[in-house]
Amino acid sequence: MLGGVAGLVAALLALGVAQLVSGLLERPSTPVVSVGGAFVDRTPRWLKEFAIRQFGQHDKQVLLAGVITTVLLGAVVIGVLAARRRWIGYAGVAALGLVAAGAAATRPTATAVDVLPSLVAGAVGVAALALLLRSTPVVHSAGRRSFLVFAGGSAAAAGVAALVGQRLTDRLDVGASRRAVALPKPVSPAPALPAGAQLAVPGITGFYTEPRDFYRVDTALVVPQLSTDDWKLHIHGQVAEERTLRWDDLLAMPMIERDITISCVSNEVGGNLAGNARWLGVPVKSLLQPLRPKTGADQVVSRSVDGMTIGTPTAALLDGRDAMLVVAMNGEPLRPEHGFPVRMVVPGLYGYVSACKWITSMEVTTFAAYDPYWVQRGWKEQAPIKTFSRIDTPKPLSTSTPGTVAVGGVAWAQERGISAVEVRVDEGPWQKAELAASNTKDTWRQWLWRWTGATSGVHTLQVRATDGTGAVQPEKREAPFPSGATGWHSVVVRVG
Ligand SMILES: Nc1nc2c(c(=O)[nH]1)N[C@H]1C(S)=C(S)[C@@H](COP(=O)(O)O)O[C@H]1N2
Ligand SMILES: [Mo]
Repeated sequence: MLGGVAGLVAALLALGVAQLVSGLLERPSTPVVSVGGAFVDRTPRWLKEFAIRQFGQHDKQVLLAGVITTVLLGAVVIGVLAARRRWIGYAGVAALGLVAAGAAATRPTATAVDVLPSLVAGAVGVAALALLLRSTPVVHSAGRRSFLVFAGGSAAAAGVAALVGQRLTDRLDVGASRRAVALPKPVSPAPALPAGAQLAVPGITGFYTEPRDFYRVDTALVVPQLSTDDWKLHIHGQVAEERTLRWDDLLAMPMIERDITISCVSNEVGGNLAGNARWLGVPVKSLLQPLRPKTGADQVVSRSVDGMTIGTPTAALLDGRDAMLVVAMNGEPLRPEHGFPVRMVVPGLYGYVSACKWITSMEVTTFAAYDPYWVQRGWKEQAPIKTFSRIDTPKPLSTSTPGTVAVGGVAWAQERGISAVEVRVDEGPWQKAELAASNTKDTWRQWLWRWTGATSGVHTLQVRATDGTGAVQPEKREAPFPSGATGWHSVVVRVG
């Protein structure tokens, strides 16, 4: 029993001191974050999908809490065993420290110092366990008090170390850097929104996505903190000339502003892993073309400060679409979780092949030569966005009053545009929906269909869109893996 307490307290102290060391090093390489990151990279697809379904945007906190709980439970077991055989305890704690150090060393962004928090944690854990076990009252209860005092003191010290470490890490926060950004005026502003781009339908997705509602998808367990002063972009590989830009170089370049809807390949039929924003940035073409990419270099691999790799067809960056290195979203500098200070946005391509956040380098290469992160995990190397339509209102299983029911939602097919949306009730004839006004192919489009004569009962509504090439959204349901979901969205509603 007391062995378990000793193990737990030793682990708390080890984790607290590790937090302190990582704060002093100004590196986010605590044992918990390192092990969590290694876990994310190795998570099988079914588990990742399960976690996103169950925990949504909180999947990262759940994972970190899971790692901490596992370590603490392991430490209790080790402590109990150690009360019998000391060496099991020391070996167990040391092994935990080494596993964490191994995880830290193999992170894609690892530097030599990143193993230190875990190694120190292992050493502190072993020492604390030894001291605690030595004061464990084995024979008579006289030593009980001193053990409890010692254990309580250690736990308190662990808390203080963790708090101080956290404070030190907070210094890395890019809030000040972000507030200091003065956004330039675009040489090419976004065209004015046409009247009627936003339909007045309660419950429909707004044309622009509020920052707090904008979906977030990335593998980063802690949001990377990259200040404008530290930001650099190295463009290299199969180019006649390399170039490294700093923040001021980028800001001095002519910028464009465009409305573009971005979306995630993991979005399910009916899902909301998509958002629309007004982006400000430098056209990738104006940066890349002058460096003269070699012919045949068909892939550009972007790397981020957190080690993500994202491969984009070179053609999509040079073919005249509004591929851009973005610095602002909806009139404000990028939020840290959306890639501050610079990210890429390419209309028409899913995020995992285009939208690198916290971008620090672009390597001109070939698809044959390199598989980026998600391609290594089986996702398709080419991933244009598939035509998608969604019913936002009425909500599934909601009840509407008989008569006229407003059925509305959004549809998107970036780069091709949306030319029609149709709705049907209970597999009856398809009915043309009204489309919101639009002057770009790169955003979603709201639609509305007035369902007149809706009768009492349970009904199924279905939607399908036609893109700008005249292709009708396919009915066949396919899962997001390996290149995006297909199928018509349907909702079951009650009238009456
Ligand atoms: N550095 C980095 N960039 C990334 C990712 C990531 O995991 N790391 N995820 C990509 C994916 S899969 C998507 S869908 C978009 C999401 O962008 P958002 O979080 O701003 O909505 O970012 C892309 N850029
Ligand atoms: Mo994604």
